[in-house]
Amino acid sequence: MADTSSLDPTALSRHIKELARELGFSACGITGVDLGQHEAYLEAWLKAGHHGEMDYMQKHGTKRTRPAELVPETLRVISVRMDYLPPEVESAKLLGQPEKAYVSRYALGRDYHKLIRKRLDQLAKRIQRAIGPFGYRAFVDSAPVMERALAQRAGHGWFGKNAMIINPKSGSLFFLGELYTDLPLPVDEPFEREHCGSCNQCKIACPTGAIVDDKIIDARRCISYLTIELHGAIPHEFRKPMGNRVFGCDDCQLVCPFTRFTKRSAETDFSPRHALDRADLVTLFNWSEAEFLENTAGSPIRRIGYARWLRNLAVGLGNAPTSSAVLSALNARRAYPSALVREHVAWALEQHQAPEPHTIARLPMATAQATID
Ligand code: B12
Ligand code: SF4
Ligand code: SF4
Repeated sequence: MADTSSLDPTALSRHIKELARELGFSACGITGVDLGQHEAYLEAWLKAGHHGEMDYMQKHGTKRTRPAELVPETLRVISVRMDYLPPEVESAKLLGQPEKAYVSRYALGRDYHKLIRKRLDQLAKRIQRAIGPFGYRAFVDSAPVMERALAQRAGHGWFGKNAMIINPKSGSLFFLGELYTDLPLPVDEPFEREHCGSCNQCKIACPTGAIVDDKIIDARRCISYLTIELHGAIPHEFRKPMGNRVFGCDDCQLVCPFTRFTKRSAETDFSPRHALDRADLVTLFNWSEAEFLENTAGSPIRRIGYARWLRNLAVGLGNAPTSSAVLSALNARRAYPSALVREHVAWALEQHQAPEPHTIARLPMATAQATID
């Protein structure tokens, strides 16, 4: 437990926010450990089965919703956000180019987990320099932590109907991270005002109908889950709507009116590697396993492994316009050792035998308009 007797908590809180900005975080807020209704919201979501195969979402009981059960003596949570959209990268335009692969914009460069964890550790070390030892633990994404609920309570933004934390001045294309701490810091005002109003653009645009109610995502329908979390076959009903989205999905953010206020990231680590922001599906599908491993080292894409990478790309190729390059790439993998890949390749080849010309589930969907290129 830190000796905080000589501290001015307000000055310390201000200092922590300055340090966070110096370390490249776009904003920092502080909240307590009471997550109010969010425990009930999570329980209802799990009860409805919306987590699909993500067993880790229910494994930790109330540790996820009660920070002091995960890290004893936690009194406050320092919540940070970091913008990730690289400068000059196009987004929505790619969805209208069915021969290209759409990789979610958060995954074009280096894996954010390590980068943000390291920055949070640096933040803690700098706080220690100012006040001496104190208790803390850094988290980003992979721990049983309710990151969005904490972010809303720490003042970063509101829960959009697409379930994203949205800031009215910078949209939602940012990552979240936290320091759990035993410091009795003053807490910030939660972000109470919801700005969605009568807008429903995200719900209209979602290609697979995954936003089943305001702020509620059925992960089993979400392309992000289907392409990253799901281990087995992608259910047939979602293959066409996936279009060329081969790793994650951004549609419900690209159409959000607040996305036009996105702040481009200054982190060079998030810059696209191997032209992943505009690569052809065929080029990526033709990567050998050795190339996949080399090209995705240090990238969030690595964790899905080569077979699921091919699975996703096969779906994209099934939705691409018929061409000799597409057909020969698919034919070359017809007898691929993995049954998962073979089945998706067979499906893709079938699509090219259909009499109808190919159409891609593209953005703008229905009446929704992308608010960022
Ligand atoms: C599991 C998970 C997923 C799953 C499930 C998504 C989901 N909505 O839960 C899948 C794989 C589908 C996914 C996809 C994505 N994810 Co994700 N994901 C997570 C993870 C690990 C847990 C989220 C969680 O707790 N889900 C449980 C449900 C119950 O929570 P929730 O959806 O946030 O719902 C809340 C609201 O409904 C809210 N609520 C508020 N008011 C009200 C009112 C009522 C009446 C109700 C019922 C609910 C409600 O209460 C719920 C609980 O807090 C977090 C990291 C973390 N540890 O927190 C990242 C995280 C949420 N993901 C993130 C990102 C970037 C994405 C993607 C954009 C990635 C991509 N481009 O493909 C998509 C976006 C999909 C979407 N629209 O949500 C970011 C979000 C940053 C932000 N600005 O909000 C996080 C925080 C990771 C990070 N550290 O940056 N993700
Ligand atoms: S990420 Fe894509 S599939 Fe998932 S809810 Fe948003 S628009 Fe729908
Ligand atoms: S698209 Fe509209 S409804 Fe959806 S999150 Fe953005 S403002 Fe809210």
